[in-house]
Amino acid sequence: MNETHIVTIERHIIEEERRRGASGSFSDILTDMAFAAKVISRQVNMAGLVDILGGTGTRNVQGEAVQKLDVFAQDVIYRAMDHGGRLCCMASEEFEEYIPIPDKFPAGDYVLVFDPLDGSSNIDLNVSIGTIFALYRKVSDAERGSLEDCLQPGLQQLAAGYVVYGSSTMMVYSAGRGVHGFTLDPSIGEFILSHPDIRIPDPPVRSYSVNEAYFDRWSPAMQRFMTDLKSGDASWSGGYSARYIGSLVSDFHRTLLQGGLFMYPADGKSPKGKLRLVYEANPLAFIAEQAGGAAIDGVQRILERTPEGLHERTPLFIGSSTLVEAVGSYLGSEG
Ligand code: P6P
Repeated sequence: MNETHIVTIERHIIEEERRRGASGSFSDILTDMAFAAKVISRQVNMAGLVDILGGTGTRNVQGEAVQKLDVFAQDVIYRAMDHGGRLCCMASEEFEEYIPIPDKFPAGDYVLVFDPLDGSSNIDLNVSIGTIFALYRKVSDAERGSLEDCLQPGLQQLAAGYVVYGSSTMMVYSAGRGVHGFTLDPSIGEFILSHPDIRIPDPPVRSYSVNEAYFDRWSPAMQRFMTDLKSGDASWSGGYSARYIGSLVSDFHRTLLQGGLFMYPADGKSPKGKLRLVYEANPLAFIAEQAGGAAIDGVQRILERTPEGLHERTPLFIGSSTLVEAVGSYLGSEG
């Protein structure tokens, strides 16, 4: 590669800022997230070597066993963000309440919501895991933010992104002008632009992603959709292979690059679905739409939902528009 063609994520963020005429604060937050991702990546890749595997014996607000890497990732992101004077508050999967910027640091006008390490139950199995984040502008008058600032509709997101810690570490983000992917070169410690202007293929590579073990718990309409998806009777059906990693960021990343449909439906055990609206579904829906795809909860556009709680769960159907529309035509009829 010609050296002059190397575009680091920092350079890309600054160039995006100039195109948008945005304030430096916005760019600095994205740059700080890239730094946090590098630190987390190093620890994730060493997890098998350092005594950091296994749970800490504690449980998070979801009642899930907390893995030590979860705690580490939360701490790295928090410490990267708490002192810069750009955020008024944060919200994380790992904290029941929203997190105001401490009084000892200046507060800013932006809000960061994030899942520090999604799929952490896969850590000990060496399955790819990820970080998910999104950025909003503060809407309340509170200097150090409020719950209201963290419960905005996904349409208000200024930027969103994720990091997938896989065979390589990639950071994918959008600031409202397309989706761009960067691969970490650990030898120089830089995220290098590797996937400019990502578009979700439509028609997709024919794969769908869902945990079919729950088929019997799904609604009749969802069961009909799955049967028809595999039948081949409609233009969008037939000839599919199933791909399910069980790690949201990895399953979404494949769907973003190859097209297809990722689904986590509501079911008898999780009547509102399992995935979280604020810091999982909304950021990925923002990215999917920026890449020409779509994301619904089965009835409505994910980004139009107004969250009622920080840890609110939602069904999620996300990927190639043709397939999202198809599943919506079955589930929307449920009323
Ligand atoms: P299931 C991981 O625990 C996670 O939260 C997501 O990363 C993933 O998409 C989902 O749960 C997998 O859930 O019920 O299929 O094991």
